[in-house]
Amino acid sequence: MRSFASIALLLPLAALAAAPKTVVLEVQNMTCSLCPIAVKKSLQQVPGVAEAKVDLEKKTATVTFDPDKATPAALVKATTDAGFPSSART
Ligand SMILES: [Cu+2]
Repeated sequence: MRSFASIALLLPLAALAAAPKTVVLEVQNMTCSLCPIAVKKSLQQVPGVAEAKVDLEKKTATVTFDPDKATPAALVKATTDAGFPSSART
């Protein structure tokens, strides 16, 4: 009985919040220290994005997002629309 009760408590929580996912994007066209800011802003405008870290030297953006609301394709589109074509590293 005890284990059944704890499972019943845990299930609704798991259904509410999907675990955040992290994806690394290879970002093109970043040439100066202002570019990462533009990339970061474009990513933060995507619904479901919790955090975006952009690395100018490595030409990457590390994005944490809610997989129920955002997709890697939406993240790629956001930076591409801002002038920085990217692709998700797999
Ligand atoms: Cu720049």
